[in-house]
Amino acid sequence: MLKIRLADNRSAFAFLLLALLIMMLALALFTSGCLGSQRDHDLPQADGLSTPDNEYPRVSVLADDLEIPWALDFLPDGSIIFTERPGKVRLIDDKEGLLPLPLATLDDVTNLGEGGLLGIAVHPEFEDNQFIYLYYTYRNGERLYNRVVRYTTADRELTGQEIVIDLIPAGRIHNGGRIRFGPDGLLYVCTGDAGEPSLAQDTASLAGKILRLTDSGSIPEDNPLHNSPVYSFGHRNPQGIAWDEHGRLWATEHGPTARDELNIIKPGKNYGWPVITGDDTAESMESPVIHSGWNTWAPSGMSYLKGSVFFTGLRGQTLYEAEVLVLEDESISVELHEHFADEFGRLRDVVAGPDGNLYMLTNNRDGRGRTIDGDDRIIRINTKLL
Ligand SMILES: [Ca+2]
Repeated sequence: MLKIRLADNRSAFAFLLLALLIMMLALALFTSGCLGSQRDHDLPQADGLSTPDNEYPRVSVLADDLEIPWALDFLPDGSIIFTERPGKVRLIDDKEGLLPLPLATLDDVTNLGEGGLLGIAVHPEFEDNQFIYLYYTYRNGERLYNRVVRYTTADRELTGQEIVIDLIPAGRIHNGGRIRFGPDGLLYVCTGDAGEPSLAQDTASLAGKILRLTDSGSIPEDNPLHNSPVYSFGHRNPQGIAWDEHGRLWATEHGPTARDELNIIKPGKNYGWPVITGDDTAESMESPVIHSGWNTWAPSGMSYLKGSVFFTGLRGQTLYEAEVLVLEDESISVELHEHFADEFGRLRDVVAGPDGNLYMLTNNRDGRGRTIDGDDRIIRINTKLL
């Protein structure tokens, strides 16, 4: 009996060991399968911003271990200035690389849901005035607002906050946040509907709009609506704007349940939210150039380069390239190409640098992604090898 029992125990032990081995093998296979789509563990590190011959690898990492970087812009000397959503403004010096200390930490930022320190823009005449513009969410009592402010840069610090525009409705979701200076030297500001769709159709509200302001925040005389900062309306949550070489303004917008949009923005026009989405049409409302159908791009930052508008996908985890086509009837269409699908995770912003390369931000630490070692990053794409 004892012998038999021993044999039973041994075979049971062997069986357990085998089962354990199979489970470990399955787990290893599953894990490598999951991570297999994110192949950026061993991306080459960039050795600086200014390689004279511009012979960068196809992709390289300029900065890592960042905390939800949201937007970046270039200073005239080629340095990169960028925001981290919890409230920091940081610099990648063209010679020293990423500075350990931020240029500023904004202590009144409310980093909640989709809100926080979002857009950044360098004044087009920065060399004369050292102005940096920021867009952020803050709390006043029970209410959340977004505002645009500007700072002066001095000795690697941002000083002297001035309000450019304030009391933009904010919420846990749909805060817009992208800011850019246009070729006309004016400041364009993307605002979301703050989770209240009807505000997008109300031209008296600053929510769900693209705004156009002078650099000090006053209303330009030639704005389409009299004495109003509103440039276009009927937007749900636009997060990317860029001008092409013909001066056309393009914008990305998060749609409801997919149907994400790429629009050409014209002054005073109504982009339909929440009345129309996708392929719907309506009198006096603009339909998008393309939309994502039942796929989700969750599009954010964008930039124009050599005949294409590039925009990032958060949920889509892809860099989209919309090649601009002018049709026979002179209407504009695009052909969509995809780059780096599922390689880096969620992508928040893409900016064409002065060297003609693209600079991209990941957003895997924003609470909606799967983080991997090194997140979040700023990635440089050598566009000659794209
Ligand atoms: Ca629309």
